[in-house]
Amino acid sequence: MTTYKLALIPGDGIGGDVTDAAMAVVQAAARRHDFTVQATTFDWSCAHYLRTGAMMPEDGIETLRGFDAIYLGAVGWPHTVPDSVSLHGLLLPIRKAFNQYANIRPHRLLPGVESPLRSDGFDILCIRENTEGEYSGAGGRVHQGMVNEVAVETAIFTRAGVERILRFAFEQAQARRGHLTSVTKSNAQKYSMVFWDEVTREVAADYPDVTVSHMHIDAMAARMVMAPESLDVVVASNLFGDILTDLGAAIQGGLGFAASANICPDGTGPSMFEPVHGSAPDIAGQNIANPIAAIWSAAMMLQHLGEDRAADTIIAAIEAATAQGIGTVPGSHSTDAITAAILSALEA
Ligand code: GGG
Repeated sequence: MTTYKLALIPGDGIGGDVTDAAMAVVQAAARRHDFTVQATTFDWSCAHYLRTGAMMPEDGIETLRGFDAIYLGAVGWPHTVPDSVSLHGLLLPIRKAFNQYANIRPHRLLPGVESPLRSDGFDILCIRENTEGEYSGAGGRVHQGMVNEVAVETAIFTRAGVERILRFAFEQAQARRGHLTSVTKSNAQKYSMVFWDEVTREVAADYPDVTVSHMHIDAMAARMVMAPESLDVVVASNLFGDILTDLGAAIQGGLGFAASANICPDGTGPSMFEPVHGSAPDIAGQNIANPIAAIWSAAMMLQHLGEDRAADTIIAAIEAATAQGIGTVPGSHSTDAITAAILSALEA
């Protein structure tokens, strides 16, 4: 029987609530489909930072290297640790260290979930560049606290980085409906985004079966609200992708439904799976967080590990629960009740 070694990082706030739910579902799926998941839990979080001065130990990345996958709940406890510290101390170093350059975020309506758009349906796959661009961490501040203070943040786009995310996105489009929309702001950002457009045109020559559209981020935001059904695969830089996928979450009913996978496509390190949402300190530990995004992310993890049947079973179980109205409206069901409904559909 295959055993997968999983590094589990619940993180902060509702991270613990939703990872408990997701792991219960993963273990049930493993039992049903004859494999085992051996999870090792790491308490890396803002609490860890307050105790030790770091979000994870110095050898944290090396420790993770030995796992088949990483599953993360949420990061951030802004009352005590600035968000920029927690993000740059845990989530971003993991994405960069393991070359998880492709962040996959699906946006579609689950049965029974109402979109604020009152849309009949859409099925968008957002591909976010995940290791460079506006999140490169290059920059600095001088004259702090003075009237002539300056802050500079440099977005870095490399040919290798842009080309590889575009190729990944083209391949996703080939496997779906054959349409890719590349999102930039190349009218205003005349170096990096013009470069991105040029590389898109070069790479497109290798994928003649994919139709490519170019859109500016502002027009894309409007398109996602006005005509989401017109979109198939969408590819964007790190920051633009982050913003668009919160919009994607909103049109699919809320952040409680938005799943994500941080994929290392060349397989040189483990990939990481996490719900799009953050730690939501205001509802942490109250058994009211929606675990669907986390459970869907766990299904993406099993699919990545090659356990397609288990992943499909989990998605079907989520859909069976939401079709009965369970977990579709904020506050109507507890975390435990939603998890129990998904488990019972899974085990039926
Ligand atoms: N579920 C992971 C999490 O806590 N995300 C919060 C966040 O702010 N993420 C920023 C990002 O994905 O770049």
